[in-house]
Amino acid sequence: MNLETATARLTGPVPQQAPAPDAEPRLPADFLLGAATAAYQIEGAVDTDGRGPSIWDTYSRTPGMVVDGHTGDVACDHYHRYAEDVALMADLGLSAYRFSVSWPRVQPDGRGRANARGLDFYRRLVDELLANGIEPWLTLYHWDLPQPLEDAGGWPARDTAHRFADYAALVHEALGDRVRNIITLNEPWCSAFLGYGSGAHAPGRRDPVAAVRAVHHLLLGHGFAVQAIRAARPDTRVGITLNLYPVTAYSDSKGDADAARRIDGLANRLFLDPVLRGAYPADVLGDLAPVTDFGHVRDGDLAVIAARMDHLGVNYYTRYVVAGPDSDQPASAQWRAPSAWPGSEHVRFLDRGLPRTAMDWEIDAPGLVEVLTRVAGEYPTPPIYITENGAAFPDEPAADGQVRDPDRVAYLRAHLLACQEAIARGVPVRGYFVWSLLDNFEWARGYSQRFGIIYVDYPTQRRIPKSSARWYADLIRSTSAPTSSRGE
Ligand code: IFM
Repeated sequence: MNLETATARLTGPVPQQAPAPDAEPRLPADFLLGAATAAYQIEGAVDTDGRGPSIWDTYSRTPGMVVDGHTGDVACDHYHRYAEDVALMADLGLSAYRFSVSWPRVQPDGRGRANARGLDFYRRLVDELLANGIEPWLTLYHWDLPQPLEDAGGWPARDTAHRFADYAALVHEALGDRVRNIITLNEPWCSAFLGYGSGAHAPGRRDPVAAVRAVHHLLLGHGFAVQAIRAARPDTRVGITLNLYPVTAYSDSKGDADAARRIDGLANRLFLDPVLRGAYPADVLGDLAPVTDFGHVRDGDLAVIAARMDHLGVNYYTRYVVAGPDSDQPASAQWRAPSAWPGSEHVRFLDRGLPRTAMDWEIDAPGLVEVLTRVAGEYPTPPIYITENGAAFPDEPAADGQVRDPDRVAYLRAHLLACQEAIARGVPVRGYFVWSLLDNFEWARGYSQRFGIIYVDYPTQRRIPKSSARWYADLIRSTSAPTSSRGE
């Protein structure tokens, strides 16, 4: 895509929210319908079986970093309750489960030999999934860097990419005979820009140069890990998960169009271009020139980063509508997390007044169609899986003990209809993982946000499937039913 096309596509009227769809999604019978979680968010057991500390242990124990001082120390106690949780997944009929491996369980210091007891947990989990007919999708890195590696420089240091490849090889050696699909990184944008830029996530550094270096070393680690996994077993299917957003200019003024180009560059193209095209986008290098000259990129790195992938994971939650500093904005215009956008701190993120989730994210299902058609239209794209999509709402059990979450049902339905629409437009979308299976530790928001289709009563650890879980189970059943019984 040249810059003019990009700018033209990103300007124009802000799309309006589609009316709440009431149709049920109709997806291909072999469409994967699963649910996702991540290690630090659900496992607990942070000192068990030789696990070392991660940056999230340190960060969450630092006063003021996480809402109400919450930590992942116990979380959903999934480490001890995994069999019960797999039984719940089997009840729902999930065809796949996406989980992440905790690096500090496998390598407590982030380097060296594997801790067998840590790997054993994932062996037990994978065996339980397979015994229940659920396909394991394993993410290697969902933000829990071993603290000793952060102490040695963290992701801004090149060595961390090599350490990640070693860790990937250890996990794959232990589980590669049973796990066919591996995702290297979850949302490297968050690891780099929230972890090292705004400090809103662990390790809490606020250094734009470190953030941009982290982007590169995360992607390099991804490339090295793909190489290591392929060398060991060419039939393992491997990819990366990116959090992608449609970015729309508030108006077609030059300043707003430039704001959209910049945020699209940092949020989307800074990751898509190197991974799928083997080059950083020139305009983003220009935007970041006041921050860094990218002298940390070595010859040959981009070829490593662009290693062929078997799938691309897309996490989708909302759209960004942005404006430049001189835009004629409505009174409700808001600044949001400006420090997460190095070199583009002047950009404003606008509030359109649409319905929001408890995270304060505007609900915009048509944006998912836009993201998917954009990626498939502009990049050489492998099969795409929605590896996260979901919503937090303030769920509580009613007097009868049931948890009714009609807003989440509407959200999931609308986004699965968006998948259906993208497929109809020719995008190779092959599966969808709801975020999340369980209510869990929502990073800096602690336990204040409930994303699960299964409610977790933290004091008792009791699980209660919400009405969205029942709705999802029905959808899975009707999707995989023989076409004659689907009325086709
Ligand atoms: O909970 C997170 C997840 O860990 C990564 N993607 C976004 C989710 C909701 O914030």
